[in-house]
Parts: sequence; structure tokens; C-alpha cells
Amino acid sequence: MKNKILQELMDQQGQYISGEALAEKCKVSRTAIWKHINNLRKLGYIIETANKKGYRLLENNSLLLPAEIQKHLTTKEIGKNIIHFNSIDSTNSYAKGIADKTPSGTLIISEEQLSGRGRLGREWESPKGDGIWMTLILKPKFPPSEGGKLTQIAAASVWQGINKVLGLKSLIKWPNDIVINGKKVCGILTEMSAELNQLHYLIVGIGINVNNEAFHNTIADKATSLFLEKGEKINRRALLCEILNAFELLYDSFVKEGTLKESLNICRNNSAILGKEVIIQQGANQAKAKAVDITEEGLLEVLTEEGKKTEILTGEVSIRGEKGY
Ligand code: BTX
Repeated sequence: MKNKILQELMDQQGQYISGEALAEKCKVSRTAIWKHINNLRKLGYIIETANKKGYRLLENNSLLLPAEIQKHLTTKEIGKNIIHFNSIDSTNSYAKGIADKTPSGTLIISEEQLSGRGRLGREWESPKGDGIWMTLILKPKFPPSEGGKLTQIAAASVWQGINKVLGLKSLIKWPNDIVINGKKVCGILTEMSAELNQLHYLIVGIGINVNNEAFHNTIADKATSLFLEKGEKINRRALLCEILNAFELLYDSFVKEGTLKESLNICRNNSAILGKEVIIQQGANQAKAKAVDITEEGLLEVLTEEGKKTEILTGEVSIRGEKGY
């Protein structure tokens, strides 16, 4: 019922509709309308009331509300079900808790995260209203070994969104970061639940610094936001929708054709590290190498100092001799 009332309010395009007309259209009492309007307000919708005029919905560009996002999606699966929070510990943690009983393509989004997570239990700074902190739940029918490739698909779709909406050229830093001017603007955390041969679900967490004006001093030298790079405040919703639309196209072509080709083209052509001397940190081990390619499997191919070509599954990569992240 709440959604029906919301739809009626949206259809008025900012004009008032009386409580009586709403009640009639939705076939409920005026008291029920009033209760649902209050619930919508609690969800973040700004609904004005005026004597004798009724209710009107104000355009809300400041929150990433499901109905607003869905209006701009061209997807069939991604974002058909959206769960929005004003505050949560971590969208990835929440997604894990509900993944079993939620359809593939479900999107969890929060205005802030109190315990946003990066890889290896690291923290992800996620202040209120500044960024896009979201997680997609996916249930593709492929073996668990393919799961990591989703990180490349996510990176390519974020790159496309930033490029299309802001005209900013970012670089993809294999395996899971997007950087601008040597600083991290986005991080991706892909997790999965699987048995030996069977994937239950994939959780693709994406954190994008959009309108952040500053960062904690522990990360200030390696983090940036789209606002800081572009010099103007960014419409988070427009960016989010572009990324989700791009994601579904790339994901679909991967699921249907079984190749990462399109995503890899974007990751290779806009790589922060290919052709460069890098330092690869894997656990306690550090090695210098030259980043040569990203393979069809989404692995990093490097040339070691001994002249041997080898493939790397995951790790921390820093660019030799360059400052920043
Ligand atoms: P990562 O392990 O590659 O990067 C984490 C590191 O990045 C931190 O140790 C810190 O140095 C730095 N960092 C922390 N916060 C930020 C920030 N806001 N901007 C730039 N650098 C930062 C990257 O992990 C994966 C991050 C995924 C975050 C998303 S948000 C939605 C979803 N939910 C969740 O809990 N995590 C994911």
C-alpha cells in the first residue's frame, strides 16, 4: 500500500493531491493514508501537507531512495529489489544475512556504514550521505572458481559510470580499486558463499567516495572523492543508476557468453598498472615485477625480475617509484 501511495504522489509531479482523492484511488481510509504518509516520511521522503490541498511529494535528490533509483534503471534483474538504510554496520554483512532468501539482483544501499569493510578485515570509511555504499546479491549458475571475476565486472561498470556521468577519466587498479590522480576513489569487495562445486551466492560490495569533502588523516594521502576531483557536487543517484545499468549489460554478457571480454577491454585500456613496474604484496611476501596483462581469467600477468611470466590471483599492488595509493 505504501508503494501505491508513493506512486500516486509521484504521478502528481510535485502538485498537491487531497487526502480524499488519495484514499479513493488507493481504496483505503483517510486515516490509513495518513499512517502510510508518516511511514514514507520515516523512510526519508519529504511530503508536505497543506490545509485543504492535501499532500505533495518534494523532489528528493539527497537520498538514494529505492523508488527514485528504479525510475532510472533500464535493468531486468539488477536493482529490481532494493533495500535502503539510513545507517547500517556494513551492506556486505547485511547482504550475507539475507542472501539465501533474496532474489538475485537485490541491491542493499545505505546512506552510511558504521563498520564498512575492505579486504582482510580492513576498515572502509563510509560517512553519511557522501558516498555510494552498496552491495549486490547475485546468484549466477557458474562454478565458485568464476566468482572473483565479478570484481572486474564491477570495476568496469564503475569506470563507465564515472566516465559517462562526470566525463572524468579514472583508472582501474587491479584487482579492486578505482583511482584518480593516484588516489583511491572506489573500492570493491567481492565475497561468496559456496560449496566445492556449487556457488550459493555472490556479494559484490562497492564503495564510492562521491561528495566527500575530506577524509580522516590516516587515509587523507591516499583517498579522494569525485567532488574533490571534479570540483562540483555530484548527483549520486544519476551516477548510481548509470553504474547499475552498465553492470547489468557487462554481467549479462559474461553469464550468457562466458567471457569477460567487454569488462576486460575496459579494465585493460584504463589500467593504472599495466606496463608499469609494480610491487606486489601477498601476505608477508613482497615482489617487484612488471605488470604485463590481465588474463581472460581476470588474473594479473606479471614479468618477474628473473624474467619469468607468472599469474597472480590476488594481492596488494603498488606502483614502484610513484607516490600515493
Ligand atoms: P581494500 O582492503 O582494498 O582497501 C581498504 C583500505 O583503503 C583501508 O585499509 C584504508 O587504507 C583505505 N580506505 C578506507 N576507507 C577508504 C575510503 N573511503 N576511500 C579510500 N580509501 C579508503 C577495498 O578494500 C574494498 C572496499 C569495499 C567497500 C564497500 S562499501 C559497501 C560494501 N560494504 C562493505 O562493508 N564494504 C563494501
